[in-house]
Amino acid sequence: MKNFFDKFITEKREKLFLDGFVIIKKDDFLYNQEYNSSISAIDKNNENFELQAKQNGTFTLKPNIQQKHKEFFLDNLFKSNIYELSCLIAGQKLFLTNFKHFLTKGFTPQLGWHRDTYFRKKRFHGLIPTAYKLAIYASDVIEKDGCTAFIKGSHRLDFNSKFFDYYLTYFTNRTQKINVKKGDALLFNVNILHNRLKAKKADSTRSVTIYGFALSKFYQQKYFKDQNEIIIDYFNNQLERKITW
Ligand SMILES: O=C(O)CCC(=O)C(=O)O
Ligand SMILES: [Fe+2]
Repeated sequence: MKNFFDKFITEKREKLFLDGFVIIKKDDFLYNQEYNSSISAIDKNNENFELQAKQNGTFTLKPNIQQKHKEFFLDNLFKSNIYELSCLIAGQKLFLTNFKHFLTKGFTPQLGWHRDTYFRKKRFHGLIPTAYKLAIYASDVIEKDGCTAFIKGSHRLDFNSKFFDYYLTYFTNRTQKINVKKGDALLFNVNILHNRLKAKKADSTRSVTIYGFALSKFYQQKYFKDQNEIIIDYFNNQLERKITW
């Protein structure tokens, strides 16, 4: 297991601090062939998916299918070591709040530039302190597939202003489009300005699982809705067993 002060971890931690995101290549954690073939089987069956209400044109697992496969999706975090790596890079323990497996096929509009955590009209939205998300890609994703994009460093440049953010996304040269290979992971600070770009081709495909993490256990309670409590409980149980620090 890697150590908190390993060069690899320290460099990624510094990058996460400065840029707001890091790519963790599949070769840097434990590639799980079984996981990849199971994901492909899940993705092949259209019956498993429903339209995602908040993200125009994307599909996500139906709640009962997500429940059915929850062990599979959560075990992989520990089996592949990506959870522990993410914690070492973030510099602290991370607590799962939810996860979603997304499938996008064909032409899909962009999601739009946003921060997940923001302050508007005297109200906070999202989690404070700012949380992290971990995306694990189950397909190669390049720009035409509707890749994730960031305004590098924008998590540290936030004046709680819609206009500032708007101009930043239009006039910046710090946009970074994230091209990944199947199996790669992406850890990001959710205060960063980010987007899922437009998928431009009829043969575009993108399969990704996005895990949300809070910085403390307290916030998990906010996500105890519907069946999500079962998912959080399972994660917490595994966490106790698999992580000894
Ligand atoms: O799907 C993506 O690339 C980004 C989605 C997003 O905005 C999020 O998970 O917060
Ligand atoms: Fe987001």
